[in-house]
Amino acid sequence: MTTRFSFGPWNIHEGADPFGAPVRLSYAFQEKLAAYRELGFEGVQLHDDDIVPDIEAKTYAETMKRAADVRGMLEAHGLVTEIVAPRLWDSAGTIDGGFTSNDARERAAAIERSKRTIDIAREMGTDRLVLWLAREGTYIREAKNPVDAVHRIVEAIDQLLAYDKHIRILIEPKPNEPMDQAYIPTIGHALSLAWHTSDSDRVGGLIESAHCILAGLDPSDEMGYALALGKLWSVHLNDQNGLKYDQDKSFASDNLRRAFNQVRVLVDNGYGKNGEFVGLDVKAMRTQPRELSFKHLANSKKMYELLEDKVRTYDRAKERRFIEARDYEGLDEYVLSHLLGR
Ligand code: 3MF
Ligand code: MG
Repeated sequence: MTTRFSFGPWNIHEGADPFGAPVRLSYAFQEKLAAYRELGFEGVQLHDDDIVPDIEAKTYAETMKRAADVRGMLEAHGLVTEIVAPRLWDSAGTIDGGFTSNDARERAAAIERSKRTIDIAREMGTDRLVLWLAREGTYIREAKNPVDAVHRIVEAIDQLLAYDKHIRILIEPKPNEPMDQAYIPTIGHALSLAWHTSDSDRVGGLIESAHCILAGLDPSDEMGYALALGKLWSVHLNDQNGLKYDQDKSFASDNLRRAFNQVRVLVDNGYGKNGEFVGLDVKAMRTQPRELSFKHLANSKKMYELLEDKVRTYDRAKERRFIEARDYEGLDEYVLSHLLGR
């Protein structure tokens, strides 16, 4: 089985951060698409407004026409859409969160926007809608009712499941940023919520490495949890140096062993056999010159492939002997030596 990789066009970016303006000129959407195959990627992760810019000002017909055009552009480059996600957090209409807003009109707007995203996903040829519940949380606890919030997220998902009988919903949990606290911080929260929806077979998860680390958890165990339940439908591999702002560092760049364990749990459990992509969600450093601002993607993919090789050559009989003897010091040393090529 060959691994299929994906990333989103926002991963090729201009280097802006909350404290500084862009430092690189933009690449046009078409130029970004042209880079995918060169970098060895075939899947494209998309927000609704990556496909249809200025989506809230467009009519339904304009939206669908643009989606059909973009699908054609992808096909011309030999690319497929992996997932589509509504960019709810960027809308002036959902400042206080979409599905959990205290304002009923904002909740309705969030659901309507997500239904439009489903129409776009269908047009793009994917049945996978990602919900990163970015602003579904609070800056201060007293601002919202946490019980109502959970019910509201379930009700919103139910409406989306009813709207399209084929759509599958992938919840991408993240514990904080932009909010102080999110209501669905981990995959455990996401999946228990999935089982409260009207068609839980169509609700699963997307796990991002950095989001697990921000929650103080190990990404490979989080992936293992979702894999055990048949619910790991996509991943956003990257890396993160501890508890600070969301860094989206290149995969494996902070902690090689943690990356090895993610590849190990994915490979060992046949991740990809049902068409799942190995997705990346990585940022180039702000210091990177424009013409070198694709390297983080190539490097992350390369690290994944090198670690796939490390998983293949990992001596399972040796591992078993260490485990049987309960010699975890020996196992620890073996793993490190193996990663160092000794
Ligand atoms: C934020 C993220 C998001 C999601 C994307 C697709 C902008 O931390 O990870 O990236 O991955 O919106 O769901
Ligand atoms: Mg992500």
